[in-house]
Order: sequence, then C-alpha cells, then structure tokens
Amino acid sequence: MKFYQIAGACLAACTALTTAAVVPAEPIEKRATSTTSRVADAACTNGPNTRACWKNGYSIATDFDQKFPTTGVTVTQNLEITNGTCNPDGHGSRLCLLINGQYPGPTIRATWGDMLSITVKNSMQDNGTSLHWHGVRQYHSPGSDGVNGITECPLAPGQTRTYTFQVTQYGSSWFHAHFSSQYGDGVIGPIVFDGPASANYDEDLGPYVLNEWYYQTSYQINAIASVNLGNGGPPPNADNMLINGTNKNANGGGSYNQVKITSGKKYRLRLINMSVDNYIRVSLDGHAMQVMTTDFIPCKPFSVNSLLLGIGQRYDVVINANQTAGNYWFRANVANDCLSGNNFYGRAIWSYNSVTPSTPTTSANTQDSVCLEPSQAAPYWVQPVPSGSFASSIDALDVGLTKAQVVPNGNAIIVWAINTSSINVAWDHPTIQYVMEGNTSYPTQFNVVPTVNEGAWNYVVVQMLPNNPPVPHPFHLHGHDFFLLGQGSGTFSAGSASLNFATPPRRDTATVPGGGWLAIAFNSNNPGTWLMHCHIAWHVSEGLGVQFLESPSQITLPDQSQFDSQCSAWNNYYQTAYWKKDDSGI
Ligand SMILES: *[C@@H]1O[C@H](CO)[C@@H](O)[C@H](O)[C@H]1NC(C)=O
Ligand SMILES: *[C@@H]1O[C@H](CO)[C@@H](O)[C@H](O)[C@H]1NC(C)=O
Ligand SMILES: *[C@@H]1O[C@H](CO)[C@@H](O)[C@H](O)[C@H]1NC(C)=O
Ligand SMILES: *[C@@H]1O[C@H](CO)[C@@H](O)[C@H](O)[C@H]1NC(C)=O
Ligand SMILES: *[C@@H]1O[C@H](CO)[C@@H](O)[C@H](O)[C@H]1NC(C)=O
Ligand SMILES: *[C@@H]1O[C@H](CO)[C@@H](O)[C@H](O)[C@H]1NC(C)=O
Ligand SMILES: *[C@@H]1O[C@H](CO)[C@@H](O)[C@H](O)[C@H]1NC(C)=O
Ligand SMILES: [Cu+2]
Repeated sequence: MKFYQIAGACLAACTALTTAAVVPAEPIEKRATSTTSRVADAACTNGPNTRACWKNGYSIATDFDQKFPTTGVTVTQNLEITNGTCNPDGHGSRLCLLINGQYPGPTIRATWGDMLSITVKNSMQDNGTSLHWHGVRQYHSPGSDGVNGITECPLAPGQTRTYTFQVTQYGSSWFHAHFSSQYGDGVIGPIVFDGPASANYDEDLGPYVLNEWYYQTSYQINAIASVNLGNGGPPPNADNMLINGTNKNANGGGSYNQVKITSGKKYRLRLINMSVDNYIRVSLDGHAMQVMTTDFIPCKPFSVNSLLLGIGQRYDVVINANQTAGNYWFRANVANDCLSGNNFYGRAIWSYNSVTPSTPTTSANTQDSVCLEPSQAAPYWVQPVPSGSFASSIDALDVGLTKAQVVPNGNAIIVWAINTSSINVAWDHPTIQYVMEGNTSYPTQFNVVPTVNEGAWNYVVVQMLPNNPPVPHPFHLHGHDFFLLGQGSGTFSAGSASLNFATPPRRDTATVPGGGWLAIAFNSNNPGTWLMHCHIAWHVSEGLGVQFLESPSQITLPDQSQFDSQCSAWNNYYQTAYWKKDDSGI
C-alpha cells in the first residue's frame, strides 16, 4: 500500500458503485417462515435447496445476539507453533512460524452452538504468542480473545494454554497471532463454523485463503516499514500473492492452486483475506459470484463480477458452474486503484471435471471499480440503529501520525496514533488484570475508551486528520460486530453526513477511507476489554488502536490461577529473552 499516492484520485474513481445487477434471492424451497420477525421455522431442515434452515428451531432468521443453540458438543483442537521453514511459491525457503508443521495452519471447524477447546503450545525458541479468533464474539469469555497485553500475558516458549469459547455465530473466518507482526510469518489459519446460509449451494469448497507473501520475514519488513514511516515513505512492497497458500513466482517456479468443479453444480467458496498490508480484488473469469455473507453476517445475496477484500474481511460466495466446460483463471490482484501499490498477481486454475486441466487462456472479467465495502451488502435481517442520541454522543477517534517513545528509554519515533496517543500495551500487565485487581488507573498509552452502559448504543466516528498520509485503514473491532452507518471523504459533520440508520450493513471489519471517516455503532451487550485496531499489521504495530472497556464490573474474568501462571512463566522468560518488545505489542 503506497500512502503517498493521491487519495483524491482514488476516491473519485472508486466510490462509484459497481454496476453489477443486484439479483433477488433465489427461491428457497422451504424458507424459514419469517425474515423480519426472526422466528425460526422448526420444521425446516438444512439441505442444498434449503440452506436458510437449520435445526431445533434455529435458522438464518435467528438473531444470534439474543439466541444461539447449545449443542453440548465440545470440539477439541491442538495447535503447536514451531519455528521452521516454508517455500509456498517456489522462490526459496525462508523462516516460517508453522502450526502443526503447516503453512497456512490447519482449519478449525465446528458447528454453530458447539464449544471449542483449543490447546496452543508455543514451541518457538524466541517469541511469545497469543492467538486471536478473528470475529468471534467471545460472549462470557473475554479471556479467550487472545490479545497479549489486553486479555492475557503472552504465552512463553515451552508453555501451553487452552482457549475455550462457544460458537455463537456461523460462517467463515481465520485465527492469527496477536504478538506484534508475528502472524505475517505464518501463525494463521482458517475457521469454519457450519450453520445456515442465505443462498443455496450444492457443495462447500471450504476456505480459500488469500494473502500477500514477502521474501523477508515479517519482523524485518515491520522494522523497515517503521523506518520508512519516519521518513514519510511507504512500507516495502510484497513479493507475491498466495491463493490457498500457493502461487507461481515471477520466474515461473512454484505451482498454481487448482480447483475442480462439475457442470451444473453450485459451489460455496469462503474467501478469507489474511494479508498484512494490501487490498485485493478477486474474480473468476467468465463467472459471477453471488455474495451471501460479510464477515460473520448473512446478507441478502447479490451478484458481482469481482470483489474487493480488505485485510481481515471475509465473503462467502456461491459460484454457479454453468459456463462452457473449460479451464478458467481465478484471480486475486492487488487493487492498485485503491492505494495498494504492489504489482503482483495471484492466480489459480479452476477446471471443469469434464476437461483436462491446462493453463487457461481466459480473460479477466470487467472489474467492479469500488474501493469500499460493497454498498449492496444489506444484512439478511434488518436491524435499525436508533439515531436519536447520535449527534450528542459520538466518540470521536482522530487518526494521525505523532511522535512517541515506544521503548522505555528509547528515542521518540513517528508512529500512528488516535487522539495523539499511540497504543502501547504492557505484556506483563494486561488490561484485564487491572480489572481483576480493581485498579482503574489505566496507563494513558493503553488508549482505554469506556463504552456506554449495557443495552445502550455506542457511536464511533474514526476520522483521518488532514495533513496526514491519506491511506485507507481497515478497522477491526473485537467482541462485537458493528453496524456500518457511513463512510466518506474529508471531515465528518453530523449535520451533513449521509448515514444509514435504517438498514445498516453489519460486520466486524470496515475501511476508514484515506483522508476520510468511518461511522459505526455497536450495542453494549458483551462486557469485556475489546481491542479496536487497524488491521494493517505495520499500522497496529505502530500504535493504531484503542481498547473499549465495556462494563468492567460485569466481565466474566479468566481463571485466576491459569492467568497468573501464564504471566509468571512469561515474566521469567522475558528477563533473559534474546528479543525485546519494540512496538505496540499487538
Ligand atoms: C527461529 O530460529 C531462528 C534461527 O535459529 C532464530 O534466529 C529466531 O529467533 C527464531 N525465531 C523464533 C520466533 O523462535
Ligand atoms: C520474534 O522473533 C523474531 C525472529 O523470528 C524476531 O525478529 C523478533 O524480534 C522477536 N520478537 C520478540 C518480541 O520476541
Ligand atoms: C484450501 O485449502 C484448505 C486446506 O487445505 C482446503 O480445506 C480447502 O478445501 C481449499 N480450498 C479450495 C477452494 O480448494
Ligand atoms: C486484504 O486486505 C488488504 C487491506 O485491507 C487488501 O489490501 C488486500 O487486497 C486484501 N486481500 C484480498 C485477497 O482481498
Ligand atoms: C449462470 O449462473 C448465473 C448465476 O446464477 C446466472 O446469473 C447466469 O445467467 C447463468 N448463465 C447461464 C449461461 O446460464
Ligand atoms: C478525541 O479527540 C476529540 C477531539 O478533541 C474529542 O472530541 C474526543 O472526545 C476524543 N476521544 C476520546 C475517545 O477521548
Ligand atoms: C494501579 O496501576 C497503576 C499503573 O500501573 C500503578 O501505578 C498503581 O500502583 C496501581 N494501583 C494499585 C492499587 O495497585
Ligand atoms: Cu492502517
């Protein structure tokens, strides 16, 4: 992402809405009775033509904030992180932080209403870690959110911990380390929670992971990005783009990901953006994609020729294999028109089963030129947000660069900040520990923002300050999905901004346009300590985040003895650790 390009050009060119037709939802043979009253139809069962149905009185119509199944099933998974090597595109082997020996890590799969019990072992020599389950609400389990310095101390080398939480939503997501920029070196993997869907399909192709790839390690790139930021320059470009963990490199080595499809079938594909820096546009030559979820939120299905993904965002799409049988390119290209400046191409080969797989000769679809979240993404069930107290109760979060001392006794350096304060957590004294101790004297650099009382609405406007690099920032909120009230260029004004309170899209990651603003709302309904941050790994490392402290007296606290032993193991390790904390810590 090049932040010195002119944002105005992008905004003018990119806010034009896509011209792809909005197709009506297909007839679903036996629908859940009502999509507005959110009463599920107990009689309808899930199948290829009835994906809106689920079971036991739950369906796509269930408001999962209020109600979700409890299956009684506990899905267990062991994840061991090791310091190894990988060579995903054939360019050469490099240091890679593997999970169970793999890059990307294994898929975590569970069903709506299950309990997940995930045991993580840190078998790296030289890094702590903590694993975050992106988009998971962590209802009554904020201690399993996996943000070192906020919800736990980092897990020291040699140590093991178990994350336990209930699956209250369904759809596709990913997990990643939250220990500085560690996830860029491999500590990532897909998550699939099975449940109902707003569009029908025959087969689930599973997760399709998209991310950029660097030939240097994430810690090296992060250090260069930080120096460049101080000099007014962009972070280094990535070297390649991976599709489900593979691609060819510029010299022709490596291999393309391959997918086989059968004429006449409809396929569900779970697009997951796990990149650290770039916006990516994906498309399958000759085929439209029908979008049915935005992050963990089902939406009214709509059709696109191409789809823009920001970091951390997910879209589940249905692809109809109804074209002439042949070989087609699947493309994942960096969106140059959206201030993402890297010239690399992700390609995969999709072949109909009746033909011999070979290099496709197809040409790319017309690209939908939109640099924001697709505006057609109306939620499947509409939840209006009250607007009455909006103007008088906005939490303004102003984003810009500042100078701050990040390392004790270090020099002040240029970093990202919100309201001139750059977030910097304490690995040895996480925020939730303050709550456990009843200590309300949070250090300023924790960037603690109290929420309103339970049941009331928080309104947040993230504003990019003028005279700062006008780069877009994909903001991600933990512990909640938020309602996307609006996005715009320039300075926000409550009087003139066009905001959607009646039918706002809902998701957990959305873009603050370069030089502009993002307005969101979320209901206080989940006591905890919830990070909100830019998901560009370099930016959060450089301080771009706040943490919402929601109803501290009602937080379900983590088990004290497990929490304390993890912290004391970390503190022992850190005294003699070879590497020290040199950024925000998250
Ligand atoms: C991985 O191993 C290399 C080489 O031994 C070492 O320099 C590096 O610090 C290790 N990284 C981690 C995270 O353990
Ligand atoms: C983590 O390990 C990498 C090497 O793999 C190193 O560059 C980095 O400084 C380490 N960070 C911390 C805080 O341990
Ligand atoms: C991507 O890789 C994962 C893990 O190997 C696999 O489960 C999934 O089916 C693959 N996706 C596609 C679309 O091939
Ligand atoms: C992932 O998100 C980043 C930044 O938001 C974006 O630059 C990149 O293109 C996205 N990747 C995909 C595959 O959509
Ligand atoms: C193929 O399927 C798409 C999506 O369902 C539909 O819009 C299109 O008209 C179909 N094309 C043909 C040739 O049947
Ligand atoms: C950030 O600064 C703005 C402008 O000074 C102020 O209105 C707002 O309340 C501050 N936000 C927080 C969370 O302190
Ligand atoms: C509360 O936290 C502050 C900041 O870390 C610390 O200085 C103070 O001693 C703590 N107070 C108590 C009562 O522990
Ligand atoms: Cu950012």
